[in-house]
Amino acid sequence: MSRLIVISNRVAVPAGARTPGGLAVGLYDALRDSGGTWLGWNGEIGEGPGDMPLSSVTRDNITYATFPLAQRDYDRFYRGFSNTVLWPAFHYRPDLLRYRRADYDGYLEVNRDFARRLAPVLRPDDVIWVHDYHLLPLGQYCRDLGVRNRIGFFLHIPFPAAPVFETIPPHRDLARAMCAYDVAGFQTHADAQAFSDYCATNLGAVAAPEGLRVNERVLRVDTYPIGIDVDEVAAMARKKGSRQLVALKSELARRKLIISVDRLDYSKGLLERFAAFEHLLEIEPDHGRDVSFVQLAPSSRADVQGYREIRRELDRAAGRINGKWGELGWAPLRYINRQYNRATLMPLLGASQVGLVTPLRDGMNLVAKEYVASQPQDDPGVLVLSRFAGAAHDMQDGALIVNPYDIEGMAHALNMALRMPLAERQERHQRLMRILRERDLAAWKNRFLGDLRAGG
Ligand code: GDG
Repeated sequence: MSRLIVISNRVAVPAGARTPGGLAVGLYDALRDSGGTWLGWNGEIGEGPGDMPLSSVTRDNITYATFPLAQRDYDRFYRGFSNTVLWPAFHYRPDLLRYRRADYDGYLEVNRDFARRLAPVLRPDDVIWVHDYHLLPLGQYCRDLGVRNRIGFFLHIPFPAAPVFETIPPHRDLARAMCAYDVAGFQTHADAQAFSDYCATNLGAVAAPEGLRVNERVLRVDTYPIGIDVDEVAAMARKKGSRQLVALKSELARRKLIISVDRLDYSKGLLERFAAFEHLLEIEPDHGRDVSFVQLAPSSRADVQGYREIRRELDRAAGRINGKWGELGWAPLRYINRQYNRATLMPLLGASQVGLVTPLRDGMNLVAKEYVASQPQDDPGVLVLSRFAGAAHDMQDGALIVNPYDIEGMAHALNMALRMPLAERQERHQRLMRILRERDLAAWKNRFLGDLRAGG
């Protein structure tokens, strides 16, 4: 089998006996099967200007080739264009977009640098898989250096409708560069369609039997919904004895738990969710006292503008809710910014009666899938899921689908979830588990790589 090269902005080199979780597992399996290299940033900021040194370690047939970013590149490429232009625009928040020409130049330079590091180590039959919005033009830079290998791209976040994509000043150059890939994969049909529509209107792309024809090239545009390793999550969730859970035990015996887990991000709809929980307490004051809401929100990108504000607003909202509704023996909302390891997280999901996943926009949302996989079959909880998460396309058949802009509607769905009879919960859970197994992490990886390799 041809060698696989995975390229993503961040590379997490497995440390000691610790195994990676989530998405990293799927990529790790793919790399181990065919042998290969994972190239990207090591998360550190290097000293001084100039080329940053590449370091390589090989474990289990996989070479991790990583390098630091110079401060200037971190500011322009990562903090700047990636996270203050692409992330907000792709999540339908052009109001938060801050475009600076210098940031875009930095973004292009870092992408060129990735290509420059990659090209010399390639063998002719290597297959290259590029991940996410930090690296949209990487394929084009590889082609400019004469790389003829098959190159695929997967976008983990949504691709916005054309009028929103067009708020990014260099939108046309970005989309044109994306057409240098052989396969462009998206989480949902709506994302793939938005990209194809933009290319048809702005780049003169036409539909061909094998994909989208743009000038001389044909690009396969398709949908590859990312999944999880269902058995891994279920097994982790069953392991009891985590110290954190023991601390919650008496609470769990008396109250139902609503759980939410998100990186602290404005796209995740946390403020609206807090408001919905408060509305539930207003309309059901007695029933409300039987419930506790745990929101885990490990902080992320704290140095990117827009994140400080959302954090301040959430602190204020959480304090107000507990101040107004709390009692000596009961804090209705536990809002926690710490990171927990997966061995704690999965049993906590498993012990919660409602999984509340209500982003304003999300490429997929793996927590929604992890929540379902963590549930005990004999007494499963209920997933309340935003229609704007990519996961809603897969899971509408068993989850309670809500509009996160409808606070009363979300409170109503929470109430329904908390009161849902066992038989209905079991039936919904079975339907969801079937889908999770059908579209799991291995299926995602195998389908994408199958399509990428097939055209070679
Ligand atoms: C992007 C897209 C798409 C969360 N807190 C902790 C922790 N987590 C884990 C969860 C889950 C993962 O992180 C988060 O994944 P999501 O899918 O929810 O969200 P993003 O990070 O925004 O990911 C998203 C995804 O890419 C994959 O394509 O679904 O739409 O935005 O696995 O369990 N893990 C640990 N400690 C925590 O405190 N260990």
